[in-house]
Amino acid sequence: MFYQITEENAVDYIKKTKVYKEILNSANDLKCEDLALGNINLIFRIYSEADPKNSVILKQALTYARKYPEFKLPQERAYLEADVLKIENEYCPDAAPHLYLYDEEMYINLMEDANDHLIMRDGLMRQIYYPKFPKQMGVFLARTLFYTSIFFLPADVKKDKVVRFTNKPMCKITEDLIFTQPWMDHPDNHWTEPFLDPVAEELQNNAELRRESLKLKEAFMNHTEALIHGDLHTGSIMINPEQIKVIDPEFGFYGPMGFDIGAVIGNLVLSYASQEYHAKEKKVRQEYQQWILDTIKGVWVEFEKEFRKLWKEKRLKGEWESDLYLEDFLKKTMQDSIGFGGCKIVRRLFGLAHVPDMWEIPEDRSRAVCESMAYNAGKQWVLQHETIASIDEAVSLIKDFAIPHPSLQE
Ligand code: SR1
Ligand code: MG
Repeated sequence: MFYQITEENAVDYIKKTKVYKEILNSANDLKCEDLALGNINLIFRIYSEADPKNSVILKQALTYARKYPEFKLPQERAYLEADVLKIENEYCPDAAPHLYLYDEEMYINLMEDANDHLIMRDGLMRQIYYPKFPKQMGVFLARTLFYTSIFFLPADVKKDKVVRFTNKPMCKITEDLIFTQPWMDHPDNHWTEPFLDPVAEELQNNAELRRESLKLKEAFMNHTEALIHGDLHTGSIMINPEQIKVIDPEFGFYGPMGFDIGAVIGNLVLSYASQEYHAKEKKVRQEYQQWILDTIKGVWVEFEKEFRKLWKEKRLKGEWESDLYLEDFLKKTMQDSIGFGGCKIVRRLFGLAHVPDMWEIPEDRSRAVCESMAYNAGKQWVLQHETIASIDEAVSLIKDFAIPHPSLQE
């Protein structure tokens, strides 16, 4: 029978599962901490008081989004998340949490606790360098996307997976919150008033921007290229200098590959702009911002390298025999990534759900400066995505356009 997990009853719940013995070694001093993370689900850490690294994560799906109760959601999303985690682990062992148990009555996933890792967004806000990240993320993206695509799977297998991972309710959130609402006057939108009022006015009345964002919305809704994570922002990445763990694939579905790549690089742009506040010392800031730009390029370069390798070694032979086609596919995926990255930037500044990179800036004017920098750059990514010829060009646009709105320039 279903009941809601709380800090008080979580330990009793765990003790009734196989995870208690198999993973937690039947520890008799278990404690529970409500991590109160994320927008959608309940997330608890259960750990041994004497040995806190002896721990698991309990994630439970309720009938609504934790932070936005007006969003009603099916609890079966927990099952879908379990299935995506298994697939990610199959192709990228250790780059996603190991799943210990899915409880179908309780809509609970018990999984590995990445307790040596930080949420990447928090690391970025503290100017921590992650030199291995471009390779780790590029490989994760290339493998999860290639191995679930038509380039590897027989057509009938892929079509069955499209049906399994339709994920209509979670996709509807993305369609509304990323591709519809931020580009128009909508009651759920909000921004740093009054400083960003002229920017919001421009955003909501720019016909070209609306057109380009709708092209990307159409691609999101129609292009069933691969099983994508669907919400791969820097809050969905746990990281330390040696390893990434990609968490929270409850938005997973068959969509365009560029949506995941764009989520990563778009959120790096948000971090780039927010360093204007978070990195107080000029030299530290400039060096860290340059590292972020190098990382944006690096993620694409490593994705492309791994994808080419998989294409050469693992593609369905006889079905995809054209080097010219591969070049075109990669170019289109890069352009999609830039466009989706731009949409991700804009939605986190003007739509319903914002990001800590910005909301942790306490003073409104300083926050608006950073947000207008991110907007300016993201806007160019959306407007120019179809003509951008290289990742270097995309990075140059960030350098050139991530400047404050004229009304915020001193
Ligand atoms: C109502 S959920 C708001 C957002 O949280 C998740 O992280 C997704 O990005 C979603 O759009
Ligand atoms: Mg999430």
